[in-house]
Amino acid sequence: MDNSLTLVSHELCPYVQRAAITMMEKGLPFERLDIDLAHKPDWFLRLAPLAKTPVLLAGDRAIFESAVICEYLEDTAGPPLYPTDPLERAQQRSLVELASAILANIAGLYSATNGELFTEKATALRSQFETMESTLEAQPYFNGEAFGMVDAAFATAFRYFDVFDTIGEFGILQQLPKLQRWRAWLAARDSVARAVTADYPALLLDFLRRRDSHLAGLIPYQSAGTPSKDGAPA
Ligand SMILES: N[C@@H](CCC(=O)N[C@@H](CS)C(=O)NCC(=O)O)C(=O)O
Repeated sequence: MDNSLTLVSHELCPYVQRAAITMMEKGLPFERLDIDLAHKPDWFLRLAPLAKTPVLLAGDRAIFESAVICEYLEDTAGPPLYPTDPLERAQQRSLVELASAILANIAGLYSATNGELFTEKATALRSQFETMESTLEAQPYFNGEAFGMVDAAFATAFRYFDVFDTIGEFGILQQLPKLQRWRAWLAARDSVARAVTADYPALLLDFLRRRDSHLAGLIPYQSAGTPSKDGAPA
């Protein structure tokens, strides 16, 4: 039986990172296969009816949608990243959905074509992160000592702000002390750090700069750009 795992990926995709973090936390070896989302290969379109990364190839079978991939990994390999109590488990799945809504607003933020739309997205994000600030109780991770799926989901959202913070101060994460502490702990986690390549910040900045957006206009010009990368991260 073929037990190999291949994660069909895009180098900037936060949903890919969730799956990668989950596999690393579970000690599962996997290969990563990056594709160009601007020129999707036919073999990818055959495997991925929604035409989105990530897709996990488990042997000769394909699973799409990051939440479903993570559920499969949770069902088949330890250590568990969700609590066993069904109600707590459901509540944490809800928070993973909140993280997805945050990613959608982040995409809205960096795609906003004027200051008004940008402020609208920044305000929505602020409110969503305030909800998390009031939900956070334990530390260093969401459940305390053990890293879990809520951590994996939010780590990928926080990573955007490491680059956004170099562009400007947008009032989204400020004065949220518990969240900031959590963000720092997550960034220091090995699986989170290794879910992207070392040139991720430069690639993301390059991706942001190439958009026809309000945010792109705020990025200072740098002559030494990174190579062009097509495709959308969210
Ligand atoms: N709900 C999906 C979202 C995945 C998603 O939006 N992936 C983006 C890249 S981060 C994508 O493939 N977009 C298609 C495109 O850019 O054409 C999941 O959780 O897996």
